[in-house]
Amino acid sequence: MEDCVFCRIVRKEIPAAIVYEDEEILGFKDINPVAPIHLLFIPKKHIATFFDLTPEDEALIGRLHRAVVQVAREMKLEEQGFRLVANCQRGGGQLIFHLHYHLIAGRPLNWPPG
Ligand code: DGP
Repeated sequence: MEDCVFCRIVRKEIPAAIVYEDEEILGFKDINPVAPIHLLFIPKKHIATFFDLTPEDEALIGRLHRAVVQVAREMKLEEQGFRLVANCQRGGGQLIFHLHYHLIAGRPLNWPPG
């Protein structure tokens, strides 16, 4: 998708602080962190929202979760833990319409979220 901000990050047209990359998945620091650790994990393939997932994407989403866990381990988050959230559609707080998960950690995380 030409104008998608996250597709542009995938194509390295916009700089990002990348923490994980493989052929299918990219992890990078959120530009507007809400916690000391705030990362975004995306499939490189443009998928706008959860509603656009197809059965062919099942393995991709599984691998994305494994990438999250790998980075969480590397960042020594096993004990303190983290929050993994995905906003879906405007009503769910989604601003960028390229599927992404927020990994948030490094401060007390209250529940329910605001
Ligand atoms: P959401 O509301 O779930 O769609 O979250 C979008 C997040 O994307 C938000 O926390 C800020 C982040 N973001 C937006 N533009 C950029 C960018 O150009 N670079 C980076 N690193 N993050 C961005």
